[in-house]
Amino acid sequence: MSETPFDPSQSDGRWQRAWDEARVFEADSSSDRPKSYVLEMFPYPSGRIHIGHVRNYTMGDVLARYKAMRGHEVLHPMGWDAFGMPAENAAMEMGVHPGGWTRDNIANMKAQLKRLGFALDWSRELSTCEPEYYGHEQALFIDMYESGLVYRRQSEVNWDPVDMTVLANEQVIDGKGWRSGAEVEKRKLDQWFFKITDFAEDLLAGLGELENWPDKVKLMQENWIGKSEGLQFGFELSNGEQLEVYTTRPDTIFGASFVAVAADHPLAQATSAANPQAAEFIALCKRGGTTAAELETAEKLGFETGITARHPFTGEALPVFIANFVLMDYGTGAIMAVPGHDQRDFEFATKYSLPIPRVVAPSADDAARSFAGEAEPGDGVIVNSAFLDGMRVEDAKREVNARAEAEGWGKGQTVWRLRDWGASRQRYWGTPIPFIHCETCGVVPVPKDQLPVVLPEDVDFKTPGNPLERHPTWKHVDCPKCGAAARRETDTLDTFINSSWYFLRFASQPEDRPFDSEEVAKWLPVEQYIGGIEHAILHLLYARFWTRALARMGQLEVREPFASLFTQGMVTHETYSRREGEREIYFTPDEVTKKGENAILIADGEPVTVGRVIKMSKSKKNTVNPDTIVAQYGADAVRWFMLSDSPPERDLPWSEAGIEGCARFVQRLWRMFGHYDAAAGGNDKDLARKFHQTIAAVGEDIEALSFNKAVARLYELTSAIEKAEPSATRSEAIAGVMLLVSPMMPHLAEEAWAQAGFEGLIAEAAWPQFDEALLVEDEVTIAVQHMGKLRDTLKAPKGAAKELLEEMALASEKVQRSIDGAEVRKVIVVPDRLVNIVT
Ligand code: OVQ
Repeated sequence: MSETPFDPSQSDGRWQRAWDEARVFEADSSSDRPKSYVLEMFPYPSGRIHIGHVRNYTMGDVLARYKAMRGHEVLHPMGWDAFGMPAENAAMEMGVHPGGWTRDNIANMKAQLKRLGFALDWSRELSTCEPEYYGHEQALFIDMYESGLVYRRQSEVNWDPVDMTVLANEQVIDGKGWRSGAEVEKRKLDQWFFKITDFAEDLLAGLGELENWPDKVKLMQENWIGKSEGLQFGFELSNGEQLEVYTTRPDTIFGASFVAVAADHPLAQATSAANPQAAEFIALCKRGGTTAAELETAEKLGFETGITARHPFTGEALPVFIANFVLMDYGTGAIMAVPGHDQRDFEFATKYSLPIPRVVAPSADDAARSFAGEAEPGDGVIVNSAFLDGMRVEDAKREVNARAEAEGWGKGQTVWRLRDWGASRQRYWGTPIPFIHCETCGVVPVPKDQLPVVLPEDVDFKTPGNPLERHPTWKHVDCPKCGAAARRETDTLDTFINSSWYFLRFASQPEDRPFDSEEVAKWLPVEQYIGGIEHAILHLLYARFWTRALARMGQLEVREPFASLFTQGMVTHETYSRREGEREIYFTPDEVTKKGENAILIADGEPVTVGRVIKMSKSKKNTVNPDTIVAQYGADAVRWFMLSDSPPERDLPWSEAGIEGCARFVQRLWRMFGHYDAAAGGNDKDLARKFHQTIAAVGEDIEALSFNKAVARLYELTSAIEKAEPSATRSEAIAGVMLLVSPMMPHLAEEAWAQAGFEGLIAEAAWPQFDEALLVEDEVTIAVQHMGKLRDTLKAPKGAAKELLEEMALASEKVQRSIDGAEVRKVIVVPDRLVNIVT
């Protein structure tokens, strides 16, 4: 029995090397075991692993290790989502090459992941910035082009006139370029698009089958796809023209108080040609952001054209505005505005003092009710609407559409919010788009035997703009068709394309093609995908789209890539700060000491303000560094902390006391493991029951990803073992705990397993079996009645004799009080259930 404490600094590395050498975590696709593909969202190699990664990857690791112990062949891979702006920003700010910066980060982060003991199949590691990966992506892109799923068209971009570069939406802050501070302009450029709208109906319908996805994620995707069934109709304008508008709420047509068109609507253009003020307003609209989110929050602005539109039912003349919140590419670029029942219309009407009629109310009696400062977009009864009054919203929609169609001025119409996916980026650090522009042949794909189109290494980031565009030779090539001098495409692909198929490449990595569909079929769909909620919409939708697109092209059989999805919560911590003039200066947890509720800055001994517990972030300095805590407490304590206390979908507050408690528990288990004695004899029935119940429950908890529950049960079992006398049962339970904690604390478990003299690695051992018979309680609850009325309940051994139950019932104080001295005439006993006393 070992008296020395468990020393992670010795043990962790030793077992990590042992797993590597034995290649324990390499997935064998030819195995005939049932297959499990466990995947966590692969990281951006942005510098160092942060605690959010640790939580994410610990959860996946526990599941992967557990599945392997249950006899599954597990694929649990890891790689790097390595392209994107951060590398290019580093290049511009620090003068390093994006490739060198990225590869250094990968080396560091890989070492960090290894120190946490994750059961990853590193033989399948991939990095999206290497030609071995992106070359295959180029081939798939060409396939999609040839299948009509990729096309080119003109589209607007944010143009920074000082840096002479296209900016991503996130790089436009308050209408200005994030680096130059210059007013951003809209420019039309030829860009590449994916025809994701072709799959809108299918992507929406598919959500219905994703039983093991969180409802909130499905709802977000549903809203993003945004199917709406509405009415398209024409207004007669005062200038004699017709204006086509689209509405999702024909039921509210009597509540329309104005009409609005997008800044680039032909009517707006015509107005601006004749009116310089209108032209000025349109220019102002173009400077603002164009994303739906930006339009939602931006101040609603309009310009009154002086034209009016005739209401199709009432004949009323409604003013027509040019408005910044109307989008040209949704519907017809023109709307009937119903301020009472649409929030954007409400804000606009409030600003320009337009009427806000109520046409939907909770009940018919509320027709005159006023609005509480915001629109009421919900369901209700139609009011103030002539022939629609008293109808429910859905019925009124049908009625208006029917009349419009019968009278010939409108038509029912389905409109989607989903737009085609703009895939081009005018940046260096991304997959080069494998096309060549030829003056005679047009757009020509690079022949597949010339792939990959590799990024040039010798680029400079000192001059603004796209380095591929400026490179002296890279873009000059001959046309593959006619041989004439031609120009290479200098746009690269959005990084979301890299993450739209990486899970396929993990499953199958032939050299000569992107993947082998039969190999992929062995692993896909991913059994459990785990990642942050920030990817609820785009990444998950794009991955679903790619999978469907490849299936349509005959390259895949699976249509939904991720059978189950889990979105984990954040790791949070309080902040420490001081106000200095206008600014709040933040300090790291290392820079302060806590005295009860108060905190003191170590450097000057003066107090700092302790702020709320919020998401860890670099800017608030409330992070903990995974390296530091792993070095201080060992990988197992950190892993255990990530799983304890909070349900995995909730926020997890980091605390010093919490991690210390975990480290103490590691040592407590270690001492208990030291009591394993193969020679001990004798049974302990109570402990056996507790042990077998725990095996069953912990297994269920891990499968349900309820790690905190599994942790709580393991604490309980540990206490029970500590209290038990030595016995064969106790030794069996101690060895059992080694197995049960091994997915969570793999290093400690290996060390104990070896010390106890067991053969082989615990990582390759089987999950303990439980005895079904021991799961059932051997105590039952007996209802005790007096004259048929319940007076007491008792615990009795299962199968107890009638006499014993009668005796116990009569001994009950409550029963005696009820009998109150009367003569007991009869006692009816139903074994294991009930005793009824008749007086
Ligand atoms: N490469 C993409 C990505 O998100 C994924 C692909 C599939 C599109 C962590 C913090 C942040 C935190 C930040 C300091 C302390 C999760 C803490 C992600 C994802 C995965 C990879 C982060 C959740 C948010 N978060 N929590 N704490 N700074 N790559 O490298 O960003 O959602 O599941 O692990 O994250 S990533």
